[in-house]
Amino acid sequence: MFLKKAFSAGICFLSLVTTLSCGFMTTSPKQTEAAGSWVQVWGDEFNGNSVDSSKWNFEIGPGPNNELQLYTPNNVHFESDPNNSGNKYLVIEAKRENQVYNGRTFNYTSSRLNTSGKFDFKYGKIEMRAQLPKGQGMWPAFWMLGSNYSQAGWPDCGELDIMEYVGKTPSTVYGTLHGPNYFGSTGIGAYHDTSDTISTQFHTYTVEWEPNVIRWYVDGQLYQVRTPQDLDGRKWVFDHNFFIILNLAVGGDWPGSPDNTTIFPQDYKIDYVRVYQRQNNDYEPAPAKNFIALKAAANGKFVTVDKFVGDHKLRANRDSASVWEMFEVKDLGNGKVALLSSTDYKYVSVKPDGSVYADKETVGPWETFQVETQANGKKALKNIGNNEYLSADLNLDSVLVANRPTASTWEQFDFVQK
Ligand SMILES: [Ca+2]
Repeated sequence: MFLKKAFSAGICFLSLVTTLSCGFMTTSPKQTEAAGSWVQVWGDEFNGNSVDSSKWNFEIGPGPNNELQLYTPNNVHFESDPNNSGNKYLVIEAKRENQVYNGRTFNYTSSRLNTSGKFDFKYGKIEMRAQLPKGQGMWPAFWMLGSNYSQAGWPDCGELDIMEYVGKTPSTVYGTLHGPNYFGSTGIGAYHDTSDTISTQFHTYTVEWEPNVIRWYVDGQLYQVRTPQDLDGRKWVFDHNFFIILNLAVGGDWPGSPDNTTIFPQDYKIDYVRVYQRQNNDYEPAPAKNFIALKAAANGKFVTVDKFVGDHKLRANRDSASVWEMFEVKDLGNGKVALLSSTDYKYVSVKPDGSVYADKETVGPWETFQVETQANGKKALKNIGNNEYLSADLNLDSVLVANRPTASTWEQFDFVQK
């Protein structure tokens, strides 16, 4: 991975949370063939009239990440579900209003709640049903931090972002892991493009956090699976207790500031947060992944999907291979494979014009390649969608294309096991 600049795509924690008490689970997970069913162990339906102080703390003060809002305990209220009498939502409200805190004037207020010291746990299925706020500068999140942060510090304590959303990409949500040597904009994560109803309808945002594997879902649709293998030797810090955080930031490094299109107030409506754990502590065994790096015969460089360039194109221009140069090989049988880029957890996909992007969550013909081993032992990859070979064309600044009818040097690669 090539760290070029330090814009933040992750959340740093506030230092206002209190020290935690005991852990929730004490026994080690067993790995049996049949995982236990999920049983709810904690939750808040938010059907009352005030925030339950036995479950939640308010964090008061400024936020990290150059966020613009002041967090107060006053930017929450409860709203009735118009379609279900008896059901309510917790509403975190971002307001444009001036408040002075410790001599500093803030132009926006919002709220941030956590379960630190009140509920923390190791492993589980964590789910929120929510309708997200809308507009440039909005940054709602549903996430968790390692309970050991006061000893280990951030990011070594681990951060598991179940859902982040920024108003400038209104149809996209993000799920990310942060830890030692993978944090901020180099966190290990994925974006997931959804419908444009994120801000007008309720959706569920879920992770299944198990020993050595974490899965992310939106409305029950799986869009990312990460294991320690995904970290390319970095430390997995997700085997201890974590607590839950809900917040709505305004502005900051990642979303940028509100502009004259942003309408205030904005509401982050949360129907519920629920935590489940596997019955009898029987967790799913983590999947074994087959990671390779693609080394182009054209120039001896590794193929990358550079997150900072951000165009999801493949380029053969790296001297070494780390997370952004890793591809998970999905064996489709008969010598056919799909290649899942580790950068954003997206499949390599050929477009009708022969351009190549790592931007698909599902596999069809355009994401399928026939692997043909050449006489010199190198591999050529023939796309099934257009029957053309993948090429690291040195005349195209080493950007990969798939538009070659025959395989010569530029169409040959080594599969380097990661
Ligand atoms: Ca509710």
